[in-house]
Amino acid sequence: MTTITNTQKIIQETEKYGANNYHPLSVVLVKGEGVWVWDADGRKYMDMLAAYSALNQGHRHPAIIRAMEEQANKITLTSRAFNNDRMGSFLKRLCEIAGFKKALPMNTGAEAVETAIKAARKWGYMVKKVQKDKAEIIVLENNFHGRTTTIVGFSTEEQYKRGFGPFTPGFKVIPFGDADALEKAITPNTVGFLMEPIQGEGGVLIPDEGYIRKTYDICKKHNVLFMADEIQTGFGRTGKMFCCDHENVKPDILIVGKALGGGVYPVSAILASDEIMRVFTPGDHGSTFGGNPLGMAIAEAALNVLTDEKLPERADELGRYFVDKLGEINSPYVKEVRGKGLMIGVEIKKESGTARPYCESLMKLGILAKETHHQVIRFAPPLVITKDEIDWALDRIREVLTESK
Ligand code: IF1
Repeated sequence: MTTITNTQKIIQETEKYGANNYHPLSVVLVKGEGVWVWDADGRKYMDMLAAYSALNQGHRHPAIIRAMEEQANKITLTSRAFNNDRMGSFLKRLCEIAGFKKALPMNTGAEAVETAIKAARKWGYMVKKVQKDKAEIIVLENNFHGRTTTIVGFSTEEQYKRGFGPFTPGFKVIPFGDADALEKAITPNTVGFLMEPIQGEGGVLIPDEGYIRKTYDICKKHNVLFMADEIQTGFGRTGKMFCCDHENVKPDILIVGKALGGGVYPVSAILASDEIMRVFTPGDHGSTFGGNPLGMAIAEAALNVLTDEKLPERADELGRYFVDKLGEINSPYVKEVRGKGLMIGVEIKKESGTARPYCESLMKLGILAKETHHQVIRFAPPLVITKDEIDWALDRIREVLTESK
């Protein structure tokens, strides 16, 4: 008789009833705390993915859970047909932290990106005076901004689009990292440039220093809105509160999500100037759950954790240490180690196979990491990680990257 583990049982049930749109590692998580998670058979792992940076504050941060519990006992949802007492104070805190005048809350990242696209287009028609339905938005090769039909329409990853057309027109794709290409692509109808300051799904691709500033300046010169998708890079991940801060750029529209909800609840937003946000009038845009008091209470607590615990500074310091130590590993398989803050990619040489089996070996040693773009192992732990915990991880990563295959 073969015994079947809890893990196998749960995976079987999940696969039986779930759509087949994912291929997760074969681990079932049942509990999390800080940087640690436990599986259905009692094994403990370090979470080096942190839900793609949605868990910057760590699993179940006590201050965030407390805020959630307190709010859950008062009121959770009002809809935007009525006011609630949590949205204003959250928006104020978010605007203060990010240095903006206005914010508009949504739920998921893709919704916030859609909101930015709508804002830029309407700004184009109302302020820049682009002719009706002619607005163009410039995007980058290898982009990842979410999964809606409009967003996948301007993806350059064949699989994200295949079978989902027809797509929304009005997007132009240029190469990543080439500021001249932006200047060449701009026309009088260009209303916005949508970019990720580091491409996460693209394989943790970091543009040359100066790229953010240069493209921002080009946008200014041509009266084009610079829109930064910091859904993944924001809230301390790269060692500054926002990745654009590395080049002292304040985007015209800042798009945030993931860690804004403290790993507890989906909360996203766009931030912008008064002039841009003014294009929205009642009835133009909205969401049933966007701005709900439960989400707002959680997100305000999540923001407070980032500043109280100086998580951006922590990511900067520990990220440098982690990247240095990874670089010292003498591995026959590694092509490159790159990172900013605690957003780190280890690229595996093509001849050494894909990154997936390395992630599977890491899992056996108690580290959960996820490959991206076939060749890259991504290390992006919660920012509350300690130096000792990084050393613990390094011992295991070293083992996997140096063992003979
Ligand atoms: C999945 C990737 C990461 C994002 C940026 C918008 C969104 C995302 C820069 C949309 C979301 C997620 C989606 C998630 C996996 C993850 C991901 F591998 F797919 F690309 F992080 F690298 N902009 N990224 O990274 O936000 O609507 O999902 O809240 O499984 O699709 P969302």
